[in-house]
Amino acid sequence: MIRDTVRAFVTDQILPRIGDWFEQGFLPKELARNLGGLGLLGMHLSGYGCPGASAVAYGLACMELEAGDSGVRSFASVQGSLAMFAIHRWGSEEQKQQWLAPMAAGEKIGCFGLTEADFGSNPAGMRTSARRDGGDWILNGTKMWITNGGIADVAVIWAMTDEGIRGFCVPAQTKGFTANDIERKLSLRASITSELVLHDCRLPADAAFPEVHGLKGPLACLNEARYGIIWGSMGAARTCYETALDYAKTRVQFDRPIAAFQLTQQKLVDMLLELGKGTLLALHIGRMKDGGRAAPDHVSFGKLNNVREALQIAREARTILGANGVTLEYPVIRHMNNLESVLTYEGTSEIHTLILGQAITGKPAFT
Ligand code: TGC
Ligand code: FAD
Repeated sequence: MIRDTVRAFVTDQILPRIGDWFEQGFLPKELARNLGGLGLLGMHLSGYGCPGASAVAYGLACMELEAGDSGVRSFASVQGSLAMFAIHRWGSEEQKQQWLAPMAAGEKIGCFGLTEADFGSNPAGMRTSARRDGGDWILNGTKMWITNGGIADVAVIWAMTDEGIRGFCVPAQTKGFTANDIERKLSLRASITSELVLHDCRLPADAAFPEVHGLKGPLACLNEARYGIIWGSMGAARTCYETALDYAKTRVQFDRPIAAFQLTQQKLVDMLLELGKGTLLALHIGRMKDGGRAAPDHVSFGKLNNVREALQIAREARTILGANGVTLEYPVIRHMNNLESVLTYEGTSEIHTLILGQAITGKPAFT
């Protein structure tokens, strides 16, 4: 039922407009309330106005959203799995009371600032700092590539303190906080990506997440968003596969539909195999997560495999569409370009390879 509901929403509300939004580099802020109304923001969290759905249900929703566009799934991922999850997992009771219900409803938007221009794969080196000043905190630094940054009401900011990395809830109206949107992206165009500048931002003592210190704070949140991508990438791949299959059945060359050529069938069958395997993998990891058995390494396994295969499916689909494959009249090149970002964010394919390499050999090879 959840899958069908989200699929109908995407068909009615997203697909008729997404080509234009992608071309214009735009995502309407009002989408937040629509997604919130459907219970898709913080869907797998419990209490504080969140639906408490299973991991599999949440995954299915991500798959359907990303079958529309990776930017739409990204919006829901950042809101629910990064910003809301961070507050839900690490926040004080007051922070949860203040932010979670309005964020679940889409009335307030959140973003998650971990990456910096010089510290992407290696966030441990971050320069953004938080120092105590009497009872307050003073934050300085610049975060880069932050999804939803320019439309956020609250930013979850990870900053270096004397006690290691800590997380902070930074309301967007805080003096010294500015967001500058990044223009000229050729991927994830229907998604707001911003630079966040923190210049002597003064925050009360209770802006900090009370307990968590160190990189495990943000990395625990990444597990959640990476999990959604395992499913979401298969949604994008499914749209590419279905588009290519439909096109191949009707496009005639040499007096035959191109679907009748063995080389085209080979491509379609290879796409179908990886789509089926990736979807089953997502379901398997989802069931492990629901059973409390999914470790971060399992999530890396799924993210690495499914995004890599989704991108390959998109590229193959693009070839089947020939010249039509390079226009926004069809969804394939939009998904293909989006998946380049999905391959990079939430841990690049190389980082997930190294995480798995360490898991099987016991030897870290990051440095
Ligand atoms: P390392 O020494 O391995 O670990 C530091 C501490 O963190 C713990 N830990 C984890 N905890 C929970 N979940 C995980 N997946 C964890 N991985 C590690 C670890 O146990 C340790 O805890 P403790 O208590 O001993 O302190 O850390 P490292 O500095 O060697 O880094 C490891 C590495 C490279 C894997 C990590 O830095 C990494 O994953 N880098 C990639 C960065 C990344 O993915 N950034 C994503 C930014 S957000 C984003 O892209 C949003 S995109 C928008 C959208 O989703 O749509
Ligand atoms: P780098 O870390 O500089 O990597 C460049 C290349 O070097 C990659 O191929 C990488 O795999 C490789 N490399 C790096 N280290 C190693 C190594 N040890 N061994 C082998 N190869 C290595 N971040 C947020 O915090 N919040 C967000 O909301 C957010 N949204 C994003 C939205 C978009 C559209 C994009 C594109 C990015 C977003 N990011 C966000 C940032 C994203 O997480 C980073 O881009 C990503 O972690 C990679 O960092 P980097 O771009 O600095 O690349």
